[in-house]
This record gives sequence, structure tokens and C-alpha cells, in this order.
Amino acid sequence: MAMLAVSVAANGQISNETLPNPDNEPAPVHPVPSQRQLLWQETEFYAFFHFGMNTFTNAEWGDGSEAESRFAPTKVPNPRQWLEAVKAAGMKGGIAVVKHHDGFCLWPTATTTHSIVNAGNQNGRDTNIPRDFSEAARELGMKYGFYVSPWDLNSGYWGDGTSNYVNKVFLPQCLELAKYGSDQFEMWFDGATGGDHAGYYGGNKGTRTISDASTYYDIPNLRDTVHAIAPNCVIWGVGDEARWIGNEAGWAGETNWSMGYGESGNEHNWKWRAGESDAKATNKGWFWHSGESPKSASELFKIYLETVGRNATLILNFPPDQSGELPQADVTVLQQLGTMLQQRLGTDLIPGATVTASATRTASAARNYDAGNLTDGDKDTYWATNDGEHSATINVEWAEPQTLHYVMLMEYIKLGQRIRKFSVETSLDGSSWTKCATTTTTVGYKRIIPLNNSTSTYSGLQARYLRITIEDSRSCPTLHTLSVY
Ligand code: FUL
Repeated sequence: MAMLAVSVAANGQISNETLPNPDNEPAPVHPVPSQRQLLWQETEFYAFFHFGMNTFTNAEWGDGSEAESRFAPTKVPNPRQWLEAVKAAGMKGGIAVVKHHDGFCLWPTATTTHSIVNAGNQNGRDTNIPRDFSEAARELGMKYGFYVSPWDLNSGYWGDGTSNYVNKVFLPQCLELAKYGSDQFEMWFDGATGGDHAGYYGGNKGTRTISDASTYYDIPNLRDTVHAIAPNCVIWGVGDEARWIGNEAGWAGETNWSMGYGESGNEHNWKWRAGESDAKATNKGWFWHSGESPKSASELFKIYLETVGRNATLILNFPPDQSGELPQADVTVLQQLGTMLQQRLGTDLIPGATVTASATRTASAARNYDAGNLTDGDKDTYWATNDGEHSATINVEWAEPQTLHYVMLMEYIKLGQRIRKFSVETSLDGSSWTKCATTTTTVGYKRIIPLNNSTSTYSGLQARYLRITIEDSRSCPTLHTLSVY
């Protein structure tokens, strides 16, 4: 077995070369994710915590003129309580806002006096969200990261036509934050760039804007600076290592490529840029507001299916209140969501089934691509077909009829996202089949298909047989996991 590669000789001559491929591994279909992006994707479901000056001023966007003394929590904020609450829902981590557009910093930064150092009470002055959030995450075995707003309505430098803001404020702030832990998984950079929202801007009140965020924030330099300290930290948004899914309503496209932009991505885009969906779990805003309430567990479960179940990650926002804790109603709904996820997606029926495939890639002595790899619980073994075979059927059979709700598929994305179209069918007798009507185009990192075609109602169907037909793929398909619930 051989693989074609291109080699460049010392004299600059390019020639074709044949590399050994003893295990007959499929060639990657580019682009492929970096190791950092792969680890990031595995976080799947994590929390967003919007807390800061706006929590005390009843705002969603401040203007940067807020007196530091207005930040006066009734207790020292307790990020451990936030993370424990979301862990109960099955979340694997969280991202805390440590500076929003108003510029108020929730840590003692050397870059500005507009921070907790000058807060209105001792609880405020004792606040250090990056320190306490990262410590709690490590203790709880969770991933963590920070949202630091590039747009800064407090700073007189922001958008002043020079590089002062980036050199004196923003880059040093990112550096300070990176130093809170080399193990952070994502830094979240919002895309807002000024526009007609008036700001304080160091006393030069008015509106400002910038034209090209990537150039203005010196993004390649920022990425390298953060990665030198936190190598697995994906720089989200303007950092271009993961993309915004294109809405804040908690859904991704049923077709969702990890390349390109927006809700569906683009199969033909050259860059790996998987989607992250940011959604509010409460009914008033990103920040806490009096009288707010959380969505129900069923509503949140629907969001989960339409994001995590469609090849996106889900960052679900729960705002701490003025005591620096999550309100009890949020804690309760998080527990309910955790129970619901466990009940509906916690028991895989595959261990009791026989799984076969209509086509299997030729094995080597050391490695096979059998259907058994779909069900062995090992994400590094996978089923694949031979080169040139872009369609195949995976058959699942139980000894007795089962009540089925969801099918879950995971592509081996280390070799690129490949599947373009597939179908899911069920049968009681093995001869008359019912085709699932959900749009089954892409799979990607993870795809969950509701067999009743509904993400909002929960009902099962009886079947003894299930088959998944890959109908089209960019190259031979590769899948590492199949689960049925
Ligand atoms: C937006 C911001 O402008 C909102 O205030 C919020 O932080 C949200 C997550 O991103 O673009």
C-alpha cells in the first residue's frame, strides 16, 4: 500500500514521491483540524457566564463611564458554585466573561485602573474571576477559558487610529489572562467593533469604529502570544480557530461543515473552522436582570440536539446574579437537564446489537477498518471503506424489537470531514423499511438524528433492524462511533 506525496529537494525541485502506508490508512481530505482544535471540539457542551459591571447597572452593554464603585457584589463571587451547577447538566467546562465591552476588568490588571481594584466594597475588591474560575475548574476536572472583549468603551486608546490600544491594553491583558493557566481551552473574542454605540473612551465621549478587526488587533501575533503560554487554547471568533455559528438562537444547520462560516459552513472552504453556538439559557439577556427565569429543561435539551447534535459545540449562558452566584432556579434547571440528558442519551443500545457493514477497507496485519470499530468505545479506531467507495451501508440488528429514539454518528475527523449525504432507516421485520425524514447530509464530529424527526418531542419507535446508508462522501467515509438510544 502506498501514498503519493510531494517532496521538495534542497535545490528547490519539486517531485512526486511514494511514501509507505503499511496499514492502508485513508489519505486525509483537507482541511483537517489541528490537535488543539480536536481537543476543543471534544469539549462539546460548556457554559458561558456573563458577570461584571452590567450585573450591577442592569445593562447588556455599558458605555465605559460606569464608576468602579458600582461593582459591589453582596458576597465574594463564587465561580466554583457556577461550575458545579453546570457540571450537573453534563457540561465539560465553561467560559467566564472577565471584561465586557464596558472595559471593567474582573482581575487586578496592570493595564487600567478600571477594575475590581477600585470596586465599591470589599467583596468586589476580593474578586478575581480568572484566578478563582481557573482554580475551581481544575479542582472539578473541567475545562475553562475567558471572554475578554476586544472592544473597550472605557479606553481612550480604542479606535484612536494608532496601535496604542493593542500594544498597551489588549495584548497585555490577553497575556495576563493566559498566565492564569496554560491549560485553558478557549479564549472568546467578541466581534463587536463599535458602530453607533457611544462610549466614554477615556473622556472623549462619542462613537468610534474600526474597519478590519483582524489587522487592528494584530491577530496572528495575539494567537502566537497566547499559544506560547496556553498551547491548547483555541482563539475563537476574530482569532479564527473556531467560528460563530451565525445566530444566538441555539441552532446549527442540519448541514454543517466544519469549514467556512455561518450556520452550514462550506464544504469548499480551505480552512478548518468548526462552529460554536452561543445561546442564552435565560429569558432576559446575557447578563443577569431582576425577574429573569431560565428556559425549561426540555427547551434546553432541544437546543442541545440542534447544536451538539449537528456538529457544533454549545456554549450555554447562565448569568450569576449580584451575589456572584447562579440563582437557585438556574441550578435546579441544570440538574433537570442533566437528568434528561442521562435518561435520553445515557444508555446506548448498541452493546446488545450485531453491527455489520456492506463494505470494509482492506486491513493490514496490524490494523483493520471493520464495523466493530464503530462500537468498541475507542475514538481512535474507525470503520472505513476502500478508496473510491463513497457509499456503503451499516446494518444493526437486535435479537428482539427495541424502543429507539436517537442515532448518534461520529466521523473520524482527524482525516477531514467527508460525508455529504446519508440515510437512516428502521424496520421491525427486516423487509419493510421506514426512512427517517430528517435532513441527513453532513455528520462531522457528532450528529444526533431523532428517529421521530422532532427535536422538541420525545417519542420512540419500535424496531429490530436499523440501517445507515452513506450515500455520498468526499472520499471514502470514516466513522469511529455509532450509538443508538
Ligand atoms: C455579543 C456581545 O455583544 C454580547 O453582549 C454578548 O457578550 C454575546 C455573547 O456576544 O456579540
